[in-house]
Formats: sequence, C-alpha cells, structure tokens
Amino acid sequence: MSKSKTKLAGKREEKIDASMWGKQSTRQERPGATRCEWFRRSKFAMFIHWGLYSQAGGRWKGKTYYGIAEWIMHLARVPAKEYETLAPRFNPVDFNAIEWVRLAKAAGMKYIVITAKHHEGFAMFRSKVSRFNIVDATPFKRDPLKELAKACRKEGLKLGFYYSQYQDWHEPDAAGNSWDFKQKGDFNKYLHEKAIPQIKELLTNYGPVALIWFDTPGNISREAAQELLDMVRKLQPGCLVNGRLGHGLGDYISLGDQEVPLTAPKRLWETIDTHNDTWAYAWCDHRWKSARELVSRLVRVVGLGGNYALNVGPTGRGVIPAESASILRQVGQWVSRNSESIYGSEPSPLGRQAWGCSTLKSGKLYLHVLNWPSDGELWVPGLKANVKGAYLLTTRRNLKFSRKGGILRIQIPKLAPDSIATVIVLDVAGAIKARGRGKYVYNGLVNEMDAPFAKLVNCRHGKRSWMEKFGDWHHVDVVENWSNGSSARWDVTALKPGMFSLCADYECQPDAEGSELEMSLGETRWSFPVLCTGGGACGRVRIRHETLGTIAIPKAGKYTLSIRGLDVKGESAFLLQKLTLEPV
Ligand code: H79
Repeated sequence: MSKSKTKLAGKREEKIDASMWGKQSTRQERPGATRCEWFRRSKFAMFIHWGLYSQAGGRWKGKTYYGIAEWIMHLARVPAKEYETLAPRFNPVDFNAIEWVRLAKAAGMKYIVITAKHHEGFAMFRSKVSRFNIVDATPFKRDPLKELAKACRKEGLKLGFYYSQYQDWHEPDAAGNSWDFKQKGDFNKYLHEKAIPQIKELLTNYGPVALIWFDTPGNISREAAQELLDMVRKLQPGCLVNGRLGHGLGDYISLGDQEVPLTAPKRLWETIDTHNDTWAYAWCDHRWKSARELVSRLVRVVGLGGNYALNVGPTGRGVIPAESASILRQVGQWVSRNSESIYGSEPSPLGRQAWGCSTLKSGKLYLHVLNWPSDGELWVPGLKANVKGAYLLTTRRNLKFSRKGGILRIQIPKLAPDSIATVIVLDVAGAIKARGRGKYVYNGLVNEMDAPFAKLVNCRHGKRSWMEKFGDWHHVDVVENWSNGSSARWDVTALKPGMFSLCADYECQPDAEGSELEMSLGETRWSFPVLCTGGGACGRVRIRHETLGTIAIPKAGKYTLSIRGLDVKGESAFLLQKLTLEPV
C-alpha cells in the first residue's frame, strides 16, 4: 500500500498548481443578468461524469489507478488507438434517463450538467463530426444526451453540457496527450474541425441548452475562447457559459474542483464537488460524503451566495452507484423540508457563525443550525433588524426570543429537531443588517478563527491547493511567510465567560520544526514550539490539529486572540490555517 502511494506521488512530473482552471475575471457588473437569473435562483445541481472511462472504472489491464477515474487514459498512458478498444465493450444497457433525472429531482437539484465530451475525446452523443462517439462506436447505439434532454424537459429540469474545449487526448491536433502524440499539432484545425462543430451539434440538436460547461482552458488563445463564446451566444443566446472557458470570459466563476470557500467571490459563482474522491466511476472508491456533510457543504455555499453542483459517476452499465443515490435521496429529503431557505435565497449579512450559516429572502432570515447548542438557547449577536417572530421552518413551531445587550436569544429545544441541520426562521420587519462581520465566541460550540479573517503584521494571507491521490483537490486558506515578530490576530467577542481548549491547525515542514510562537488572549500568554507535520516533500499540505492548552475567558466582552512569531525557522515552512476555541 505504502509502495503504491510513493508511486502515485512520483507520477506527477508536471508542475501542479491550481492555475489549470484558468484565470477568471472578478469584475462584478456585467451584462447577462437576465440570462443568469434561473442559475442564480437554482442553487443546487447535479454534475454527471460519464464516458468510456466509466467502463474502465479506475482500472487498466488489471491495475487500479487511484484518483480521478476519468483520467485513466492519462494515468495509464494509454495510446489513443488502444483506448478505443473500450468502445466496443461500452454498452450501458441499464441506463435510464428518466431515473437519473428523477434522482436529481428527488435530491432537490434544479439542473444537470453532463459530460458530452471529456478530455478522453469521446462524444457521448450522436456526432457527424467524429465517429468516436457513443452512437457509432459502441454496441449501445443510442444517444443518451437526447434521452436526457427529453427526460429533463418532462421533469422540468434544465440541462447543460460539459465540453473539454482544449484537451482532447484522442486528437493529435488538440492538447493534453503527450504520451502518444509527440509533436505539437495544429490546435486551430482541432478547434475548427472537432470542438466547434461538435458544440454546434450540442446547441442545435438537443433543444434549449442551459449551460455549456468548459474546462481546463490551458493555453487556449483569447481569440479561440472568444470564438467559442460568440458561437454559443449566436446559436443559443440564453445558454450560460462558465468561467473555465478562459481569459475571464463566461457568465460566472467556477471555483477550483471540490472548493468550498470561506469568503464569497465578487461575481456569480459555483462550487463543483465530488460525492467521493473521483468524478467518474471508480470501482474502489467508496468514500461517500454523508448526507450531513453534503448538506453542510451545500448550505455553506448557498450561505455565501453560490451554487453547489454535486457530481455522480455512473458505471459503464449506466447505473448511478446505489450508495451515492441513496445518500442523495437523504439530502433531497432535507432540501425538500427546507426548500424555502435555499432556492432563490441571498447570502445573509450575518456570515458564518459557530452554529452555522444563514440565508436571506423577502424579509426572512434563515438560520441553518449545523451545530446545535445544547443549553437550550441560540444566540444571534450583531444582528441589526426588527425581529417580529422566530420559528422552526419545518414545523412552523414558534420559538420564544428576547434581546439583551444587542444579542438575540432564541429559546430552542434541548435536542436538535433535525440531526442533519435545523433551520430557524426569523421574521423581520424592515432592513436586515449585521454589525460588522465580527467573530463571536460561543460556549459549548467549536469556534473557528480562520486565516482569511485574521489581521496580519509581517506575514500574509495565502492559499494552498493539493491532491491526496490524484485529481482529488483540497484547498485551504492560510497565513504564510512567518518571521520573528510576525503576528496574526483575531478580534473576537466572547458571549459568556468560560473555559476553552485552544487549538491550532497548522503545517510545519521539517525546516520550521521547533520554531517558537507565542499565543495571547487577554491576560493570558504562553509560548510553544511548533512540531513537524510532514508535508512539503510529498507535494501535499499536511495540517495537524494541535491542542495548545486550556484557557479561561473570565467574562463576556471583547478580546484579541493573537499568535506571534518569537523564533521562526524556515519562513515558508510554516503555515497557519486557523485557531479554534473548543468546549472543554
Ligand atoms: O472533470 C473533472 C476533472 O477531470 C477536470 N475537472 C473536473 C470537473 C480536471 N481536469 N483537469 N483537472 C481537473 C486538473 C487536474 C490536474 C492534474 Fe495534472 C492532472 C494534476 C495532475 C494530473 C495536469 C497534469 C496538471 C498537472 C499534471
């Protein structure tokens, strides 16, 4: 096992960073607001990765390749001719479009985006442009996109197509396949003879297309990206284009793969996420995120104003794995109970709190309580609004509340009514504002002081992205570039006196081992050494959750929690992700 891990890490011969998704413009005001209206309201979508790679299922010639399974051709360095032999074996007789669409609907998803052509170059639709397509090259002979388009129309969902515009490992003229086609081809030839004609087919033969989802713009030229955009606009003016077209073009930003952010981008945006650690089906990947985890990711995204597109990877027979489907149905039950707080909502000015996050809609504030306080009261500090009523969303049961010292105190049941997340609605008259985005410290809950919200002296905000296996991205915001005298501080308000465990989540590579830092909060201050967490050499960030000590907060009020460099070694070898104050 450990042998294959080393092998995996060693495979990454190219420089890995998160730039392959392309620079996306953050300009805020742009035309196309009407075109985006449905998208803005929808919030939750199904992403589907389905192609010849699904038939391989993460295995090539008996060997399993761990990581994202739609990359099997790249991982196993399969020549295009040899890869084609998957096609006669690909016969997804169990595919049933209406079942997939009904599953998406049952999950609470409002639109579907499916891979029409991924990097492997195989068209999952009838194409006159290349015979390397599901109708001409497989015994299946059907056009699943046609069937999905029909099923979506019937069930009232929108349908969009993923199209890999730059990479096409089947074509010598396109980009991405360095193991098979040695010399550089004529990208324009590929663009004009395959990509553009196929996208034209997608925009002509399937009725209204909601979205063309481009990916990995690579070195595509500005002209080529613009040409693709112009074509989409001309053929279907209502069709959206995501930001991975490249060159800052497109209607909205797609964040990095599997990225749930802490702060909202300034433009319309989405998170795309995997249910396990791969997009396409992999026989060995059973690490499904639970319904609770998925709902938590959904509401964190929606609470910041984004859309959450969650992926499923059907098998080569055309079946969405049963565990995945069953968890999605659980998510759907939660969404259906709480739909009012999701669809059409706006981000709330309250920001993320220790108990959860919230959304806003027509005079109502929806508190998504992910971490239920056990003392019978939910405190909402910093809210400037005339609250007329409070109730549980699903049962409409009224909750008593009072206001004391600027804190709204809501009486809640001792036990969480919903084990996934409970939504409390506040009825508000007039404007809803929050005082600052202050960080409050709640007793009985885990309080996270994240890097982006720290005020820094002589160090800076940064971000790290890495893969654990292959293509399964992880992202963290950090404070980096520490030296002697650097400091990060969070101005917090403690709501009650209490005892907490103070913890730090950090990476310390060998060069920084033994660096001395100092924490302080109010009158309390102590120094501590940082301990090596590994990372670095294997190309991954290895964060450790370290308990620094127990701390008493003597009374409610404002405090500054800070961490300062006393004797820092290896200035780029230490990264701080967050501090937490946790119940003891
Ligand atoms: O479709 C899914 C992925 O297959 C696709 N985007 C999502 C939605 C995707 N394409 N590229 N990537 C994700 C990034 C992958 C980057 C890596 Fe590599 C591939 C890292 C290692 C192998 C490229 C080649 C960058 C470094 C080496």
